[in-house]
Amino acid sequence: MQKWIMFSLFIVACLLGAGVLFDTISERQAQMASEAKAGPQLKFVASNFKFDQAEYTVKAGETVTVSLNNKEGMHAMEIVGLGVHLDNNTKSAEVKFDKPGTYDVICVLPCGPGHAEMKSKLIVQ
Ligand SMILES: [Cu+2]
Repeated sequence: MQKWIMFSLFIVACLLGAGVLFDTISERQAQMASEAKAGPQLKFVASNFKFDQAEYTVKAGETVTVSLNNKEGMHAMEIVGLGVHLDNNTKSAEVKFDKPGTYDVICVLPCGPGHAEMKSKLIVQ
């Protein structure tokens, strides 16, 4: 009798394990699919007290997923003149860049002694 109970428990544990495994796999597949589907990306990585690139470029007319990653410190960014504002609450946005030009990218959250110099450029070609 006890053996039978042990066997049942073992089967239940196996099923649970398999269920969790398949869940994880399908989640990962969904994530990969959405990443593959996503169009051009524009990623800003912020640290104390700079953005990871002095210049970023995008193509005019494209809809781009713009994202901000605060690798170090707390920063918020704005693409001046385009009304694009990202921070820890809104980490990404879909933006269509229509007008070619060079735009200033600035940190708009007082983040420390280097805040005023925390600038970059976005070139829409
Ligand atoms: Cu700042």
